Amino acid sequence: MLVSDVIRQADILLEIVDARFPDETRNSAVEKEIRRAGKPFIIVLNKCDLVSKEKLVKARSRLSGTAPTVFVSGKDRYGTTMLRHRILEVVQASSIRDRDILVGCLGYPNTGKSSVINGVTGRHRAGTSSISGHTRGLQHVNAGSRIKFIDTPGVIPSDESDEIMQGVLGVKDATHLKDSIGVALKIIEMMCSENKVSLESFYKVGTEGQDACEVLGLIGLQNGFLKKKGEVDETRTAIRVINDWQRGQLIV
Ligand SMILES: Nc1nc2c(ncn2[C@@H]2O[C@H](COP(=O)(O)OP(=O)(O)OP(=O)(O)O)[C@@H](O)[C@H]2O)c(=O)[nH]1
Ligand SMILES: [Mg+2]
Repeated sequence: MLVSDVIRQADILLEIVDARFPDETRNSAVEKEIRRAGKPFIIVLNKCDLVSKEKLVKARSRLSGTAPTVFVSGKDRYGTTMLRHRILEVVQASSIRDRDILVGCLGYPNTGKSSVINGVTGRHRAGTSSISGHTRGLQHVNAGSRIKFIDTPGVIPSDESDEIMQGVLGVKDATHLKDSIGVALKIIEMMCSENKVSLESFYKVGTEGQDACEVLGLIGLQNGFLKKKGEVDETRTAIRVINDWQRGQLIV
């Protein structure tokens, strides 16, 4: 898929980012290309059900200098009616009379491009999966009321090679990560600093005065993930933490 083809075809572009990591999942090269083509775009902060309202409002005010920003949850359809209105408003639908409005959806892998499309259409028309790389090729999806989406495979910025971030952002699932323990420690560190109550209640462990390695050990113990000699199986515990994180069980 050529991003430039989608930009050329579309009347308006949606850049779908992960609301937990708006900066990390934006793609400045893609935004530049959209601007160069003179096309309007909206930044969609998806997965907003996994982030506190306070953080969302902060992210929106930071990003709104770049483009109109909306937050949605494709999964539970929050904000999708508003998104439909914003699309029609930004593209000035009245100036396109004789055909459907083509809306290109671009974004990092696994940010929920297909889920946002399904949220707006109200039907499961675009295939989704917790394993990134699900959408292949370009897919046109009719959303009614003159809107037609172009679903696309995710694009990773060319300079993104950090495996830990790829794990955190769900680009690679636990079975494809070389350093699953490193990724799990990063998730635990983030949770301990951003929302330790959610981590503590989900795993039923205390984190006070513990570092990330110790917390990983406590989670392993709590789940009975032990090796033959009785020590905690850290790899198995790490894979559990990564799966829970990537499946949206932990809220930051
Ligand atoms: N909690 C939550 N999970 C979501 C939301 N949107 C998508 N997901 C989950 O995120 C994962 C990826 O969703 P997709 O819609 O397939 O993402 P995508 O960007 O189309 O992925 P690729 O096509 O692989 O690039 C799936 O497990 C979805 O259930 C959301 O708003 N909230
Ligand atoms: Mg997809």
